[in-house]
Amino acid sequence: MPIVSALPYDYDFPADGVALIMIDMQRDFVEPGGFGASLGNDVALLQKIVPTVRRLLDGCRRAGVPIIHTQEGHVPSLADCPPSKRTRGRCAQTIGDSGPMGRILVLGEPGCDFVPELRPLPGEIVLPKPGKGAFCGTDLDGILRRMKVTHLLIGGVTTEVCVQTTMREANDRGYECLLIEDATESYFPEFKRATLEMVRAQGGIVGWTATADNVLKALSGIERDARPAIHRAVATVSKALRNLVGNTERFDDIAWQPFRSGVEIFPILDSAIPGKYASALLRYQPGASVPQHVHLGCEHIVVLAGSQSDGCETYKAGDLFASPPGTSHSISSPDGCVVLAVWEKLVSFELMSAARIA
Ligand code: TIU
Repeated sequence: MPIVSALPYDYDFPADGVALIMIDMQRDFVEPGGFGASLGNDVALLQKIVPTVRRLLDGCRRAGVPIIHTQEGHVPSLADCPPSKRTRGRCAQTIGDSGPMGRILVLGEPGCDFVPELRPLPGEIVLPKPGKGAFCGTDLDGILRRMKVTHLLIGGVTTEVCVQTTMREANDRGYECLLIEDATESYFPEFKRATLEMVRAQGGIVGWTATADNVLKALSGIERDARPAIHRAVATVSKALRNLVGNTERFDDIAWQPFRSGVEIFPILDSAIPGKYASALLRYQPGASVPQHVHLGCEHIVVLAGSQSDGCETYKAGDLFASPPGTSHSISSPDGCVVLAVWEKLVSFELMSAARIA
């Protein structure tokens, strides 16, 4: 097992059971004009960890450690923002108000996005969260359990607010947590120092702390397929399917029905709700698209002909495109396609506060 030189004593983790959770490295906390600044804080303090966080992200990518990027933010209606969260701080501008980086802490606004150097790569998990702790109002526990993750490396901002809250939530759920000392920062150096001490006091009552260098040293010993398990499984199935698929004309004989603009459907299995399906073939005309939506359950798409894209990756004939619950994406098909779609639960075009795969 890889071992990290840590406090209060060495931290070891199974190479297949560890994930990195990077908390809220968003412009709203790190750049002037955002939420952190509106609360009267000096955001320059947080900027200094960006290079270390980047080194850590890159080290995890090389070692194939799954990465979850959390993102504190709210739906545009603020329906997921408790009124208390808006009134707290008593500042001139608060959550939902318009600032130089768009509406403060509202998902989809420039300020709510990640700092450019730390943007998630395709395949990494982005987890919007309405609270300070990443387990509150999200499926994080389910995501980690499905990924068989038992050990969490944690960084991000701010140490004593979202990072510590998340670490305590994780610790109470049985995860073995290590806080990366120089990949986390606070607007209050004294609070950071105290948080690190709180975590490792009493024999590691909340977990461990270690430097990024020590974590990276342990990660450098890991050699495995640098893709999360779900990607490895998907690639295996896609390879096997590739010979079975053909071009869109092969599907001309099917009794297509109108579905959405530019998209037709051939229902296979009905769901419990009239007009909604558990599985279907879908045919996208060239240039058709489906706007941003959230999957409340798993979605499996097998591209049978043509290609479609979620904005990050393009899925071609023979590709399996598997999305876990909470995935939020929009789909377009510049050249048209036919896909087999299987949905575990209904698709929501309203609910946006959920995890998505970057
Ligand atoms: N205000 C503050 O220090 N932090 C937050 O509100 N959010 C996070 O810590 N991410």
